[in-house]
Amino acid sequence: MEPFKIMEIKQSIFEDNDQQANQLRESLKAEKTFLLNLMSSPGAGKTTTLVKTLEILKNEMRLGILEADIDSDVDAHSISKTGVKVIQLHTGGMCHLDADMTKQGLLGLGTEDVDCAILENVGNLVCPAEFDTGASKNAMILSVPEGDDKPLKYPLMFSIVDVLLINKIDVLPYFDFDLETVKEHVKKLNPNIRVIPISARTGEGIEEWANWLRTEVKLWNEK
Ligand SMILES: Nc1nc2c(ncn2[C@@H]2O[C@H](COP(=O)(O)OP(=O)(O)O)[C@@H](O)[C@H]2O)c(=O)[nH]1
Ligand SMILES: [Mg+2]
Repeated sequence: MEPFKIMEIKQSIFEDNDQQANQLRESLKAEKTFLLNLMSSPGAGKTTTLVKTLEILKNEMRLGILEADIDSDVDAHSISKTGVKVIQLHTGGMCHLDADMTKQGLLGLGTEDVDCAILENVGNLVCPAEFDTGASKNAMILSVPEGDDKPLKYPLMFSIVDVLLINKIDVLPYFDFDLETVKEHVKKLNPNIRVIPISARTGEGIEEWANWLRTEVKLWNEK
């Protein structure tokens, strides 16, 4: 027995959320809006990567960004400097967005003129993995300073994403982070995952990532 108390306080809303998520996905499909759900720990580089990505894609598709946080609007400030439309969402203490909150955010943003919406989810490797937001695809960022053991510690997150960006590869020489070990662990959890090493600082790998996103948006809006 553990020397401390463990409480299960999760609300049982899973069934309902899955249904709402599927409905949202269908309506986004009908209006030809792709939605990417971007997740990571705080500080892994979501906002920095987004800014770099928007610089590449903003002249070829209509983009819209949802910035979700418990509080503050610093990320929306960073995004708005790119000229891309953005909305800041405060979750009132919630550590993730569910499908209904995502839908409210999309309504606030306005998606009629958006081909690709990107949700920067609340920084956290646990709760966001448990809630389907209704996104077309899920992406996550693991950054080098976090360590190469994270797929072992947070397997659910690594198993539900379509693409994993390994960010901050510019600092690889200063950390004992083994890229190949991460890839191995991740492929065991999720054989179809696409892994792309990037540096949002130097721009390395950002073209490959932008290409992945470009292709997925095209497929979504064609079918
Ligand atoms: N060295 C390095 N620093 C980075 C990179 N990407 C982001 N950062 C820094 O990491 C910190 C957190 O980045 P941010 O984008 O705010 O992370 P977020 O909390 O996931 O949105 C900032 O100080 C960034 O400048 C990178 O590729 N290399
Ligand atoms: Mg951020």
